[in-house]
Amino acid sequence: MTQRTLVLLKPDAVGRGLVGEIVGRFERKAGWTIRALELRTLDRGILEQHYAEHVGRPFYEPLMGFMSGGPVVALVVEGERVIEGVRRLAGPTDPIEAAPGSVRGDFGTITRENLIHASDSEESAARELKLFFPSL
Ligand code: FUP
Repeated sequence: MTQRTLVLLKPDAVGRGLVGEIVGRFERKAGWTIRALELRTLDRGILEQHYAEHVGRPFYEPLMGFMSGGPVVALVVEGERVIEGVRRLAGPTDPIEAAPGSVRGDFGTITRENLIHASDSEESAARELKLFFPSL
């Protein structure tokens, strides 16, 4: 089942020079391809839409500040079961819980700065792809 997913390499990943390391993991998965890739700084408007489900949570404002504090790399990855697959490569939200070998497990420590976002379902992927890459 070929799918597309929206991935954001967050400002910590970009700032720490981990873009090549992380993108390389997607490229090395058999048959997965990068369909779009862009360095961009996210404004509050797009972040409010992206993180609408978290409005009102205690971590919401710090998350918005972090995510708009530097450029991200937004990419579209396409391939066999890529939505579930990228989530597995990313690891769970808390990097200390994340297994070594996952992006968060290998490089992260605190939940806010967990390096990567990946769509969590087909519905989220459709919504997020439209938000970040409307022309695709
Ligand atoms: P995930 O699906 O793993 O990216 O995680 P969530 O959608 O639950 O959370 C989105 C982002 O909010 C996380 F990547 C980091 C931030 N967050 C916090 O800062 N603190 C929390 O307790 C939960 C999430």
